[in-house]
Amino acid sequence: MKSIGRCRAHTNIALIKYWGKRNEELFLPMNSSLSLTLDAFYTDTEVTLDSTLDSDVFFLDNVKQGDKETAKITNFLNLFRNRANIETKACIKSYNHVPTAAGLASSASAFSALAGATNQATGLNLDLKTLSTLARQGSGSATRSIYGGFVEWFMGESDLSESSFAIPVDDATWDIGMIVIAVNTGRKKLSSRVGMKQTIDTSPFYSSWVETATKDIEKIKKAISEKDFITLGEITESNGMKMHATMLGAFPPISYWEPDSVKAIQKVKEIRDMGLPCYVTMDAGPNVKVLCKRSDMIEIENKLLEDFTRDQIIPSSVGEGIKLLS
Ligand code: 2P0
Repeated sequence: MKSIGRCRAHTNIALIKYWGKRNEELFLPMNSSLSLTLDAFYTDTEVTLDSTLDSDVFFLDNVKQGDKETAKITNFLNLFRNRANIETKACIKSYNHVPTAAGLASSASAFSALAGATNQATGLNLDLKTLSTLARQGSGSATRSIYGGFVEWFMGESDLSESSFAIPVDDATWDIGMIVIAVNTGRKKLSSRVGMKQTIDTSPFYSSWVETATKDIEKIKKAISEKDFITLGEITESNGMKMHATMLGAFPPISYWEPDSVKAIQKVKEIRDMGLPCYVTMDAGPNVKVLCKRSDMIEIENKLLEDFTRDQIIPSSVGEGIKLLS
């Protein structure tokens, strides 16, 4: 007996960041976060439950994955199998659609697409809120990729898994875009998971980070509701910098930056000083993301091309939430 599910999920970039778990097993975050889903980067995943299989098999971009990678997927599928009261093993085929230069292969789109495909294959018919709660337990940021546009991930209460999920805040169809400046696309040396824990355990700035991120969420939601792009950008840039400052305070210090990250940040500031509103944010890697108005994107790209190559500049409009594929 075979049963198939297919789903697409886009990646998301946090404007108010998630950087630390209060419960590592359940992926419960220290603070709420808020993101923008991007159209240009996505994962397509097919899950086939197959009663003839003895164990799960996982292919990423047509390459069969080893025991360690497959075990992560198995643990995640078990969340669904337990609910459906089945033990059937699965063949999982995932395809990352990320421009090769972007270096943005993302666990957010991966676990969100896997949640959607497994929901269909198991016939569980879970609602999006429940899928967001489950996607979180594959990778924290995946909880937000269930939805398109601006998305808030609630930190939830104490150790209650069901209380921490994402909701759509705004479809972001009001002149919003993002440009990725790909600085270095190699694999990062320190995973987010390890970096987060090291920051919580050793950075003296951590409690202030959580306090100010919580205030930033309220401010950015107000800016979104008022379609106030300048305030949106200012809070985004400030919050990202605060996250990186908090990491620098860790022992040993954590920095994902490279010389070209600084060059990109300075270039964006120069473009902004010329009168084009645009703001940077960075994640657990050296690449720089530029939040801008969609209508200004070509002009900003042209300015960035003065200092970076064409394949380093990847524009994206706003992405949608998960969708089933035929
Ligand atoms: C974010 N990042 O909010 C933050 C900002 C990176 C910097 O979520 O351990 O892959 O799987 O929950 O989601 C990257 O971390 O970490 C991330 P896990 P995840 O987007």
